[in-house]
Parts: sequence; structure tokens; C-alpha cells
Amino acid sequence: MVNIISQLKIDVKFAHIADTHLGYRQYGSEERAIDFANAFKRAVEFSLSKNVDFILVAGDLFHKKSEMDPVTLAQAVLVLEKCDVPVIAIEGNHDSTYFRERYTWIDYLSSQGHLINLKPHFDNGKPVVEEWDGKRGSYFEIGDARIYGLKYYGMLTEQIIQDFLMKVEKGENTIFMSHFGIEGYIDMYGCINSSHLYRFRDRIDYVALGHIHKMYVENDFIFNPGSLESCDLSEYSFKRGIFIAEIDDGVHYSHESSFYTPRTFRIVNVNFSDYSRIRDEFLKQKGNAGEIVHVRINAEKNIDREKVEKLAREIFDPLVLRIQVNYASGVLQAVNVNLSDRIRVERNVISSILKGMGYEDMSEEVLRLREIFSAGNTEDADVLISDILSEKMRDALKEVKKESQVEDDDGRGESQEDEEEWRWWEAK
Ligand SMILES: [Mn+2]
Repeated sequence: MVNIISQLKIDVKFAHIADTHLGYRQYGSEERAIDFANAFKRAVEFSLSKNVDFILVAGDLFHKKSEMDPVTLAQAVLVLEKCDVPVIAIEGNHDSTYFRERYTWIDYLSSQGHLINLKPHFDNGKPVVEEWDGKRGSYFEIGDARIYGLKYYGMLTEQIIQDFLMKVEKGENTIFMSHFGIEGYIDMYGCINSSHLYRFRDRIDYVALGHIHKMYVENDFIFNPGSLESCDLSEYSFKRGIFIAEIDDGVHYSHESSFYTPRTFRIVNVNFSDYSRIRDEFLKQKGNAGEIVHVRINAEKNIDREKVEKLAREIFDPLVLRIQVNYASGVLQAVNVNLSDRIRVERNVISSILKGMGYEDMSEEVLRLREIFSAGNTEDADVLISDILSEKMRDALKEVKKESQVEDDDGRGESQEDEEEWRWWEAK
């Protein structure tokens, strides 16, 4: 394989990374944020060791859109500044809001020359596809490769992809990078049907995606590397890593994860009868120290949580310990409903309720919130709520500004308008 490839002219070689979620202090653990940072660092170092021409980061470089802290910023900058090849990025749903022209941390890194942030601007609701001019643009040319980049647009993704891809021109080697899921791999929001991409197969050689945290490849055409670390308990068994890919007369690739060891998640299921039995069970299911251990206990009588926690800490020596107790009940019985049907029904109900109450459709956010709460992940809920609130606050502030401009028509209104329009980051 290696010999055959080395005899051919290799036009383009690159790394494809996604969903690094820098700054995610999962379960409140500082150590976890370091895991995410180390994984990113190793992925980049590994890519450079493979002599790639450029590195793609397909969204969710950071975990939070706002509240950047110096450590997280340094975790990105210190790695990126060691790259002697271009890093080409797009914003994921964790990096930016869908539509607002807002300066993101990816824009900041771009302005400092650490990466190239590809995104179209919009004219009358349609994406304008222009070449990167050193500051902005939605495609970038390097050697024989042309990379198009489109960020995540929530529920509007499907339509915007169509409008965007209509404007893609086939180059020597054409890559389309975006941040959304393909239906059929995992039940989550922000997924579209892959047929929307296959329509443009004659123009595109490699679709570089992020969003779904699990690795998948479709027909050597659609590529999703997976997140480097588990962002949620439900992701712990996913295949994850990065792609090293080459395009010549076709796409040749390998999915790599040998360069690091993601943090281990361990799920421990036990039936509680007495403390000595539970101890035996813990010993039986014990792994290595430093794991993230989720203990699920089925109990028919009340248990002393503190006692069980102490026991679990002693035996597992975990980085993070989570204990969930399910008390048996003869009354409640599990009802078997297909998950995707349930989500569809819920979404329809919630969206019609919201519309009936005069709100815009926020069913996606509401469902996500519900999902987060049922998983007991309050940290994620915080992020989502603060995102929603900051959006609402901005809207509210705009209304207030508009009103105050109407009221005092003495020129001050105008200067406020100027201030708002001043794109300070473009100032020379
Ligand atoms: Mn992600």
C-alpha cells in the first residue's frame, strides 16, 4: 500500500480533526480540560509528523462560545503557533451563534494569524462564496487543493448547504468542510440526509465534517473523525480520532488514534442488597485509577449514599465519580418507545406549543435542555441556558436602543448607532 502510494503523484495530503472542545471542564474537573487540551496538542503534533500540507478543524474547537479564560485560549494558541502549515477551521455550534454577525474566538484566532476561519457572508439570505482574502472568505486555495468552509446554521443548515454548494466549483482537489451530522448514525439534532451532499459529488472529492462525536465514513466521500474525548457519558464507546487523508486520483485515508489515550469511562451496574456484596461487585468491576466512573445502583430499599460513595472512591480511585441510584417501584413500568419516534413527536408538540404562545420555534433548544437535565448534566444546561439568555438579552437590548433613539432625536441616537456598527476588530 505504502509503495503504491509513493509511486503516484500525491497532490494533497492533510489532517482532518473535529470537535476538540477545548476548555470543557467536564463534571467540574480541571483535569478533564487538560485531557481535551492534550488530545488536541497530540493530534496536531501527529499530523505534522505525517508531513501534511494543511490541517482542517471541522468545528467545535472550543467548548464554549463565550466566557473564554486565559488557560483555554493558551491551549489553542500555543499549539496553533507551532504549526508550520495552514490550519483551516470553521465554527461549530459550540463556537458560534447561528446567524448573528458576531466576533467569535475563532475570528480572534484568525485575526492573529493562528488559523483561517472560513465562512460565507450573506446577501439577501443567500450565502456569498468568495475566496479567502487574508481576512475573510469561504474558500481557500493551497497548492492543488481548494477548501470550502461553512459553519453550523442549526435548523437552517439543510437549506444553506444547498445554496452554498450550488456555488462550489470543481477544482483540482476540492474539499467541503462543514459542521453538521448525517442522519442514521446517532439520534441528535443538527443532522441532514446525506443525499443533499451526493447531489454535488461531481464537484467535491472530500466532505470533511464534524458535529457527531463518533467516527464514520460514507463511500470514501463523507468523513467524520469523531471528537477526541467523550463530551458525554453516552459517547464513551465511540470510535474517535483524526483522519490523515490524501487525494490524488481518489481519496486514500487512515483513521488515527494511536497518538493518545482518551480518558476511560467506566459504567458500573450493581444491584444493592448489602454493603459487603456491593464491595465485592465494585472489586469485580474495578479498572485502573483515574477513570471517570459512573455507578448505577438498583436498590429496593434506601441506601446510605455517603457510605457507598466512600467505598467506591476507595476501590476505583477515580478521577470523577458519579453515583446514580434507581429505586425499584412496582408501580412504574418502562414503556418501550422507539427513541427517534419519541423525539419527533416531542419536537412537534413543543414547537406547536411555542408557536401557539407567540414564540419563535425554539423546540431544538428546549429538547436539548430536557435531554441535558434528564442526563443530570447541569454543566451543559448552564452553557445552553446562558447561550439562549445572551441571545434574548441582545434582542432585548436592541429593542431598548431602537426605542431610545426614537425618543431622543437629538443626534445622540445616531452616535449610538455608529457605536454599534463599529466593527472594532477590523480597525487598523
Ligand atoms: Mn461537538
